[in-house]
Amino acid sequence: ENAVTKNILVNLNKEGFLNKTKIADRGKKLRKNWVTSYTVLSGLKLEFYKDAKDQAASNLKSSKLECIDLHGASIEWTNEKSSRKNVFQITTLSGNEFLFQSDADITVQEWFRAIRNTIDSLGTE
Ligand code: I3P
Repeated sequence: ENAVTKNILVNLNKEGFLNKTKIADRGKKLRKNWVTSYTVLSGLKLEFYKDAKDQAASNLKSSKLECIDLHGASIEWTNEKSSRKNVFQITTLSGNEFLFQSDADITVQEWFRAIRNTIDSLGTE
């Protein structure tokens, strides 16, 4: 079983609105700027769009805001890095750090679980 097959088997795809801020770029600290984006977990990566309509038109390069490669990434809950509730951090292999947040408790827990499962399924392959 390769990573893609495993992802299909456990059905990790997920999409919806989530608040996000990048706090470090390749280890270099950035000033916080929280943005609400239409977030898509597509099995191997996280993608961000301005809204759902843009995602449907994702063949248009301009609509995609950013993409996070989850291979080798880590994910953890954090209470110290924001005054907001329900915040988790993703750190990529390249040293980019992102915070994610939603006031909806269940939404955040579902995202955390789905992304962690994706990272685990990608493993070290
Ligand atoms: C930041 C802004 C962020 C806040 C951050 C502030 O100020 O208020 O929303 O993060 O706190 O510095 P500015 O707009 O002047 O950049 P949280 O909402 O996550 O708390 P921080 O400095 O403690 O990270």
